[in-house]
Amino acid sequence: MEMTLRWYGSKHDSVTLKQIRQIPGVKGVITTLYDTMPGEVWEEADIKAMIDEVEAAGLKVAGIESVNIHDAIKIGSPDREQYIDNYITTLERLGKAGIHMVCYNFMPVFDWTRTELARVRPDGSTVLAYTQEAVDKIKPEEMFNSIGSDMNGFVMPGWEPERMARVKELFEMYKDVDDEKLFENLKYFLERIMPVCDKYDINMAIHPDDPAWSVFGLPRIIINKENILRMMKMVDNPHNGVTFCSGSYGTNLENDLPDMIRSLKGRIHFAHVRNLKFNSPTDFEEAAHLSSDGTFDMYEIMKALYEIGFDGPIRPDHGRMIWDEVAMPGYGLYDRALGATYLNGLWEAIEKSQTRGL
Ligand SMILES: [Mn+2]
Repeated sequence: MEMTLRWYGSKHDSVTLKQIRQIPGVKGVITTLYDTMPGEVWEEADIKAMIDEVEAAGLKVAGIESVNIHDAIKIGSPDREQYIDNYITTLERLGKAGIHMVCYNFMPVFDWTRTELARVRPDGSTVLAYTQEAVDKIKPEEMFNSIGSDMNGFVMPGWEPERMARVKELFEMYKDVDDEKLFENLKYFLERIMPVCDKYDINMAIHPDDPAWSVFGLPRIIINKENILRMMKMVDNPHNGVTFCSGSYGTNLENDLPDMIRSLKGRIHFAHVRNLKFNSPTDFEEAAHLSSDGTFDMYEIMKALYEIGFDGPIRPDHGRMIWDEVAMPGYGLYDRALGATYLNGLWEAIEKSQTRGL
């Protein structure tokens, strides 16, 4: 595996490449062109500038998170052809620039959903949290207002104010899209992009829906082992793969994370590894990465990744806000650096115990 950190670019991120370079074992970043909109073709000059900046800091671009999918593709409207063509052009340019992993998601309307961005934990740190009770009480269009003020002045991906202003309109556009239709549209998209992925060896890594169940009645398909295996089978190409995000699949306690990892051998192209602490099956908060701080056995998760021969980029995921850092919620430096170090430690121990037969 290749340890990385997500980076939002010098214009948007409070964390610098220099700081990332100094986290032991972190050799690359996962980034994107944050000023492009879903559906736009990425300019070659912008891709090159992004890579040059990262490499000048002694790091590499280990993959893109994300090249976002235009709503027309998810809805399956006639104008999707143009947006898929644009997506293919972007992939071609990324492939030519030496980038071989692209994360994306297929969630309608909302990207990830949380009800609090700064829940205080017993140790005084603050974390992102979700409670179904709070979601049940509000209308979708109120979602943005309820969390917008908690963003520490940052704009969070998927929660751009321009997008949130259109929430009602977006719901209307998705009204005829159910789970089956969404699967169908995803299949259509994947079949169209696989030739360019084959040509440039680009691993597509779909990110799970978060939380892994329907929110506000919207369809959600990338939520469990059954659905993800269906997706792998429906476009049976090794470039059609997944981002294994423990924190997203883990929102549903029925998901057996190490078992899911083993069943996806060869198709996990990117891993997000973090822990959650459950207070009830529908109320969870993002804990420190350490197993004992949350609900998941992080050793078992890393061991499963080791056993399937996972060799792609991996990153710690959302961190707690600690040590008075002011940053985008979930994306401060300190707790993610602790996470990276912990995951590297687990990996070293697993690797040595296996290879030395201890
Ligand atoms: Mn994730």
